[in-house]
Amino acid sequence: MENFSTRATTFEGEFEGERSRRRLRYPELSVAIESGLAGGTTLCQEGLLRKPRLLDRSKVLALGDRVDNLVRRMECLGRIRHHRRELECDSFANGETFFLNPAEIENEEGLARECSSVTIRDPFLNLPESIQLALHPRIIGVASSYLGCIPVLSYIKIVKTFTSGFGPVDTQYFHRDIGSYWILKVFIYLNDVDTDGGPFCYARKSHITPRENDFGSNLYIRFADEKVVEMFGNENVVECTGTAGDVWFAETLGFHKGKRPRSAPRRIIIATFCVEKEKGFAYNPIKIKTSDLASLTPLQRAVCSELEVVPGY
Ligand SMILES: O=C(O)CCC(=O)C(=O)O
Ligand SMILES: [Fe+2]
Repeated sequence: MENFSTRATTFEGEFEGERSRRRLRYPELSVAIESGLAGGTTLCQEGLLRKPRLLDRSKVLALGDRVDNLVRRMECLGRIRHHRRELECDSFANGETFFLNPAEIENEEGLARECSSVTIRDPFLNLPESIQLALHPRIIGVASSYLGCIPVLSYIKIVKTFTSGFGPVDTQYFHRDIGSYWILKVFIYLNDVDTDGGPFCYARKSHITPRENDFGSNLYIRFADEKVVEMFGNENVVECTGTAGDVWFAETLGFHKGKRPRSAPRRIIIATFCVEKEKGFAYNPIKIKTSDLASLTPLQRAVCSELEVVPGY
């Protein structure tokens, strides 16, 4: 504990340096930083913000259907975690992860027996309609105002979570994310999500509590629900239910989890905004096609500055 303040200072200093570089890089776009103020303060204080009906419901539902079709056909799936095996091996204890060989799985029902969720590989390439949803000007506005610079889209995932008979697993336990000093995650439900539909859950004000200051050090730390309630009070531990089109913003340095869905699967886009590329874990940059990048506004393109551009029309 004695080194805590020195380490925190270095850590914050690096963050401020990155943010300054980001500010200097896009002075002409800085008006975007002001325009999103509606949400910035709530996010700073609570760590959580809901923007009802921010996105066009029909577009969001249509994307959810496309996710369903891909998963049903077992196409364009990212690496599949073998959650059942991880549970059997108690892999939280030693940080081990296992992956499934999709060739050994016959269909979606088979998938749901072995894993709790699947992701769509290269979401901006395989589901390009997700680009305008994740980079909606109001989403960028909130992220800019909160982070105090034109944000970097550091990561994005599109996930279908099954009503598996086992669990909870992985991010279905309370945890804190590790990628950067501050991390703004944007949760876009692609179907209506009630308490049994696997809502994102968050402990309000938990983002301002001290944390380990080495990137990556809390990767496998998970917290029991009761512990989180004890730490932050029942009234602050909230289930972020919502209808398709609502958007939730959360500072995921705070304690959070995805509740296990019981009644219906959940489809979601989770986009991560930071002041720079994330450093807390290794990942491949998100890919975007040249033509899709070219069709974006200057502000959206700035947010995509750390993506990998791949040829394609
Ligand atoms: O699935 C969820 O609602 C939470 C996911 C999560 O913890 C994360 O992406 O950091
Ligand atoms: Fe998380």
